[in-house]
Amino acid sequence: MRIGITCYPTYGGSGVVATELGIELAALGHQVHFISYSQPFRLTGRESGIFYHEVPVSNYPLFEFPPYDLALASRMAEVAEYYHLDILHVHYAIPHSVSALLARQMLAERGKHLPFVTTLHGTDITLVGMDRSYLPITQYAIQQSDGVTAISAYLKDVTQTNFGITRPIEVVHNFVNCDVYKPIDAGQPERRANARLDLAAPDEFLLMHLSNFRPVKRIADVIEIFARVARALPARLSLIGDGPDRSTAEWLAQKLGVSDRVAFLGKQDRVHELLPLADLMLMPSEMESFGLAALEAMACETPAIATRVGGVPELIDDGINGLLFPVGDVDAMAAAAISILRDPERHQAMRKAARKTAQDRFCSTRILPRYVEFYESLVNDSDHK
Ligand code: GMT
Repeated sequence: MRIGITCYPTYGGSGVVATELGIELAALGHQVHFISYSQPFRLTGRESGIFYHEVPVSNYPLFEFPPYDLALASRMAEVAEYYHLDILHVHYAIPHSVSALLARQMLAERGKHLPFVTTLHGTDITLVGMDRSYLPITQYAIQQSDGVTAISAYLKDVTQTNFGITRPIEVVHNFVNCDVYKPIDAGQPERRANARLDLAAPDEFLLMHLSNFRPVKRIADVIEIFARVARALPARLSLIGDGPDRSTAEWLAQKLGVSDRVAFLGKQDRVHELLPLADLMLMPSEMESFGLAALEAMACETPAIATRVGGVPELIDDGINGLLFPVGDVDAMAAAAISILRDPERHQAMRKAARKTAQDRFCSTRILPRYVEFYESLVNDSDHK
């Protein structure tokens, strides 16, 4: 198939899922065309079977806000026509599904049907989509999509209940490539020990966090939890990513006297090399529709201490492959981290269970066929129209 993909190319879960999906689809022999304002950050531009089409957004003194969604719709229609796309898959409803709807209508005028799939990721529904100024048009574009998927059962329910969406929504969970996201070879413990030296001494525990540092991630809680752990145990914290709350986190680490134990690594595109080095992942978010960062860590045998919100319980089985707590309960999260780190047997069992969950339920080999079958059903459907 020839598949167009549109996503936010910047640091964030929906862009990661879209990019990894494109890479996996190309590896299966499909032709993938990314259409976005810049190249998605996990792409090198040299992957075979993957093409990138930039959306130029020209400005004009009259435009206080350059109309990206219109430029995107034009480019989608052009790419679909020139490269004979069979289907378009947009990640994050706002504004991508509206642009796809316009592109579909433009092409219909020329006798071509371009079905499009909208994948809902979370904040497009739970935060941004609930804003009155975006709600009616987002509702409309979701309803008009040829196919809709949500990354968790939780998100499907919220979309149907809060958005009053009546059309079917397919749940296709986030996925991870278990051959890339994996523990460092267990047969070579010294390799992990050596790789870890840049981040922590051999006798120190290493905690990790990965996000786009937005308020919903509660970065201050990450620092609060770590400060309590560091009072009880020799430990270090590595934070991967960047975003609006980074300076608050830096300030809090200073205030709590742990700044010399906290490393801000910034945006990293090879997170699969860092996650296996950690003993625990911290994800104390206010909301997560799924929690891709925790899944990526779990595939690397790094279990997560997380909050019981949104779709996280669809991934983390409390006490088995990770630990769940109420939002904001930093004391309980810190106590749990200390307790598990002091109990190597329990910690090891949780590490293994985390990897097993990723392998048995969320590997790309299991989830990819779901997307491909979904595309095929929609393309076949449109062939019969
Ligand atoms: O929260 C983010 O990292 C950004 C956001 C996005 O859409 O880019 O992530 C959402 O999509 C991820 C991938 O599907 C999910 O795993 C995250 O849980 C979800 N974030 C929230 O719901 C807050």
